[in-house]
Amino acid sequence: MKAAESEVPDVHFSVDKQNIALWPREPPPKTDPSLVLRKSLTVRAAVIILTLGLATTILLQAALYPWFMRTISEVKTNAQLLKGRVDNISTLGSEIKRNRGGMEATGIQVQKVNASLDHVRSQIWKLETGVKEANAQIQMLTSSWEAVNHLNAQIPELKRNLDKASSLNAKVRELQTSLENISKLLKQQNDILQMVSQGWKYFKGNFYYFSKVPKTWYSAQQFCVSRNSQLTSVTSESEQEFLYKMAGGLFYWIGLTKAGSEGDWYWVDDTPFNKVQSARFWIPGEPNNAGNNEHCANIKMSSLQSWNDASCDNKFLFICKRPYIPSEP
Ligand SMILES: [Ca+2]
Repeated sequence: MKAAESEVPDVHFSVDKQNIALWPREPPPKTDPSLVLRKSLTVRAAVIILTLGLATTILLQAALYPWFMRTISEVKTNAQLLKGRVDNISTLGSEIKRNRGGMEATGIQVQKVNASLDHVRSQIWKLETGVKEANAQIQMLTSSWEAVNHLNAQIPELKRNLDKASSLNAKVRELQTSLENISKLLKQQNDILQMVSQGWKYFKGNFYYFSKVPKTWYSAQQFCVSRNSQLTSVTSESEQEFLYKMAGGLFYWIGLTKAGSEGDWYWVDDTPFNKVQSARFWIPGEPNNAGNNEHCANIKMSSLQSWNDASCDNKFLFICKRPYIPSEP
């Protein structure tokens, strides 16, 4: 019966939430020996595979260990190299820092140099300006120099003209002197003409007045003084000749008298009396001081020997004499 029962399948169902499932109800499946065997084989196979894998891993590790160690060594070396490089880099960094300080100092120096360059530029600009001004000055000097050369070329001609001018100047001076002399002569002639028009005669630098009215010797002298003159003196043969010829044989007092009855003859106009030179002008036998009263001299004869001593109280014509003094122009 149990077997029949087992041959009728029971149907079971279950509700899970809204799902409905059908399944046959049977007791839990008994373990199949073949299945156990299969499981055991599977485990063995897995162990083998694991063992193989482990061995493979060990082998691989053994095989890779040297390479790995080598790699580590290389890595170490590289790390040391890197460390060295890092050290170098830090050294470089400090150097860079130092250099940066140097760069800053250099920057300051560069700024100073730039400032100096600006100064130098301004100096150069000033120098250029100065050079331009100097060029302008040089051009002016050059043109001036050309003008000077031009003048230099004219110097010989100027010299000749100057020589001509100086010779002309000398001639002008001569002419001026001549003109002055002529002017003096004209003035002199004018003075003489004026005196002549007043009755005076001119002879060798003196004016002579031959009176028309007889006077005593003293009165005659007073008259002459009143006309800025003196009774005439006689100092040369030509003057003596001029006087006796003008007298024309008439008696004329001259300015010769004695200092007292026993005194020496003297000229009343203070001309020194030369007794020896005058001796030739006396009439022979004169002066005889007749009656011891003849102390004045007169022209008596129309000849070189014409003088006579006579009494001063006699009234004779008389001759006044005035030196010609050119008046100021
Ligand atoms: Ca006499």
